[in-house]
Formats: sequence, C-alpha cells, structure tokens
Amino acid sequence: MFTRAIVRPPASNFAEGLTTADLGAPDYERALKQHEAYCLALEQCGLRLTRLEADPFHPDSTFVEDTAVLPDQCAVITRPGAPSRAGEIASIKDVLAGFYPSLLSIRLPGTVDGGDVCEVGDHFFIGISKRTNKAGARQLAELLAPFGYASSQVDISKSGTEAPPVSHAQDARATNHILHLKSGIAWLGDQRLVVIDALAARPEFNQYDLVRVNADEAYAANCVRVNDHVLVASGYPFLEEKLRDLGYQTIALDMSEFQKMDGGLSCLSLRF
Ligand code: CIR
Repeated sequence: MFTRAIVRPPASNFAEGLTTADLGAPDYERALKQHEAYCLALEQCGLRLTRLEADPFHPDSTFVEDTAVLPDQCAVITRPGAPSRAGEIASIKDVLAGFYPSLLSIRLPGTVDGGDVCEVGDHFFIGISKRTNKAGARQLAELLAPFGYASSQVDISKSGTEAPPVSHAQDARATNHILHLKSGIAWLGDQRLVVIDALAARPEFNQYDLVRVNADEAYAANCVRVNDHVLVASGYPFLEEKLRDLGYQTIALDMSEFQKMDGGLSCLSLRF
C-alpha cells in the first residue's frame, strides 16, 4: 500500500526539456490541467500529496520519479543520466529527508534514472539504458541487498537482432526505442506484469503472468498500480479493457502533453 506521493507541476519552460518524441511542442496550460487531474487521481487512490513548487531551472523536473527509488525499507537518491537533470536531486533530497531517517545515494561513475527501476515484489528489475549505466545498476543492487531486495539487470539498449542491422519496425525485439525500462513494463502485483511485445519474450519475465500491450498501444504500457486502482493513459482502449477484465479499477488520464516530452504516468510521481 502506498500512503504518500511527491509531485511537481511542470514549469512554464517545460517545452525546453529533453524529448525524442516527434509530437510537437506541449501546450503548457493543458499540461498543468493534466497534471492537476493526475494529482486528483492519486488522491482518489488514497495518497497524501507533497506538492513541490515548479522548478524552471530544470524543465524536466515534473518527472520526479527519476530522482529517487523508494522501496518500503529505504530511500535511494539517484544520479540522473542526463546532465541537464543532474541538479534535480538537490531539492528531492531535502524533501525526502523529512520522511526518511537516512538517505542512500548513487555515486559517480554510476547513473540511474528512477524510470529504469521496476519494483516487482521484493525483486528489482533495473534497466540498462541511455540514462542508467551498469555501474549505477550495480550500486543500486548493492544498496538494496542489505534490506532483503534482490535485483537483476535488463538491458534495453539493445536493438534486438544485432546482425545484420535491421530497423525497429522490422525487429519486434528491439528495445532501444524506449527511454526507460518502465516505458515498456509495469508491475500490477498478483504476479502480473504489463509488457510491450519487445520485452514479452525476455526470459527474465517468463515466470510472470504477462498482460501484453498491442503494438499500437505501446505508450499505455507505462501504467501504474496505486493501491486499489490502476492509472492508465486515456486513448488506449484495448489495454484498459484487458485490465478491467482482469478485475482492476482503472482511472484513465489524458497524458498527451507529457507524452510529447517522453513522459508517462509513472514519471510524474514518487509513490511511497
Ligand atoms: C527526459 O527525457 O528525461 C524527460 N523528458 C522524460 C522523463 C520521463 N521519465 C520517466 O519515464 N521516468
């Protein structure tokens, strides 16, 4: 059960953040409205929110998930892999110091983005990506181990079949088009993972009950189980129906402006 979440609204220069999406510039007013709806949904799930001030010095800072990993037993401040995001951890450290007696940290040369860390019961899948390197993943695993958490790495920097080179469209196993591990996977509890096709065949996940996301709904794989509900991006009816058929109560949220900046539902909060 989660009881709290930390959120931060986008700043007015949100559009200056990093993105690989080719969906146009986000509309700031719309992004603020979508963020507010997201906050209300978390409250509907029973969470008490700590709402931080917008931070124009860090245009990507609304994606607070990337700055920390917060399992039940400890708190780890990450070291975000994008240089423009490195400074985001300072204010998060201050806030988390109010909730945790001690904070652990990822150190040089390690980098970790929280979006690459998928907690599955007491196991952590750590994505190796353009943002999270092996040194960071190893450090995180070592920090978590004394608390009884096991970890394993999932390399998503691979283009699938490496030789001969093929395009993403041709290679269903390519994962180098997703930014973070959790862009393609979500833990629902009950031994269930939501996965994109490219990750479904990975042996790491074969002991789980997989909820496959259609290729044209891949963005929706970044859904979030919050207590008795699952937050899903609106506009992806097949996944939402699958989740409802499995008995989950879904809350669909318009994420269009965050999607333009490569962000998904999980990225917008730190839940603990
Ligand atoms: C970035 O590129 O860092 C941001 N524009 C998006 C971060 C999304 N975060 C996440 O998936 N955890």
